[in-house]
Parts: sequence; C-alpha cells; structure tokens
Amino acid sequence: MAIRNIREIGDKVLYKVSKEVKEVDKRLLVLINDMLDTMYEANGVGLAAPQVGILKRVVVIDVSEEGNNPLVLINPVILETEGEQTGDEGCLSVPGKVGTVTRPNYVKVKAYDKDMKEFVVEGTGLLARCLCHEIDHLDGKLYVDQTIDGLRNVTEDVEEEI
Ligand code: GNR
Ligand code: NI
Repeated sequence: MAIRNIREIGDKVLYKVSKEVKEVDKRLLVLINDMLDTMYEANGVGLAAPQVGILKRVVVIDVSEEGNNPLVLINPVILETEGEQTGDEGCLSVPGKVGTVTRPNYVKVKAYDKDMKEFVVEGTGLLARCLCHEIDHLDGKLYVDQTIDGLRNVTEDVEEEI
C-alpha cells in the first residue's frame, strides 16, 4: 500500500512509449497495488503506469460509482471500436483542466490479467473513453492534444463526500 507521485504535463516520461510486460513478478504486483491506491486516493477513474513514472504497459481502471470494481490491464490492445462520443475529459496528470474529446463509443480491448491470463473487455460510454485515454498514455499521448476546443479550467468547489 503506497501512494505514488503522479507526474504532470511537461514531464518527459509522459511522452514516451511504454514497454510491454513480459512477466508479472512481485515488483509488478506492488506497482499494480500502488497504482490502484494512487488512483483511488486521487479520485480518478483510471491510471496508467507512465503517470507514476514507470514505462510499462500497465493500466488500472475503475469507473464504478462505488469504486469497488478495479480493472487491471497488462499489455492492453484495442481490437475493435464503434461509433463516436464527444464529451469532457480530464487527466490526473493535467490537474485543474478539462477539454472536449471525441472518442469511440464502444471499444473491445484484449489484455492480460495479473496471472498473465488473456481476457477481453468491452466498454461503452465512460469505460470506452477511459480505455482509450489510458492506452493513449501507454503510447505517450495526452488528451490535451486531441481536444476539439482546447482546455478549460475547472473550479474545484466540490467537497469530498462523507
Ligand atoms: O480520472 C480521470 N477521469 C477521466 C474522465 C474522463 C475521461 C478520462 C478520464 S481518465 C482520468 C484519470 C487519468 O488521468 N487517467 O489517465
Ligand atoms: Ni490521464
């Protein structure tokens, strides 16, 4: 259990292509657990390893309301996409900003789990958006370069719910 430092826009690590994972060892399991802790602590719905400075193709996602449905994806690959959605997107590496991005409305992704067992996940709406956003991180891409209208400030006046 550890919270890792989230790298922010301008940090060189965010623009590099991450390396494929060959095997899941203890260090990688620690990384995955730390990524989950870091994502939940930051109230994010996803986190990619390069955001914590590690150039490995590992992503965690949880788009559930309760924050109790963690999804871990190793070496994720988009197999299919369908449709379009245009909506606001944010990134933990770009604090205080949002921008509007067009993404597929459906994606089918192949990945490996912690046991390096292959699985397929399909998502629509926010999950589809998040899968695309996180896989972009693994390829050194930030949503800020894909907005239709640039970035806007968010005024963070939402108090944490008790
Ligand atoms: O927390 C996040 N919210 C979000 C909202 C819309 C589209 C994508 C995201 S991902 C983001 C967390 C993050 O930066 N992941 O890389
Ligand atoms: Ni992000």
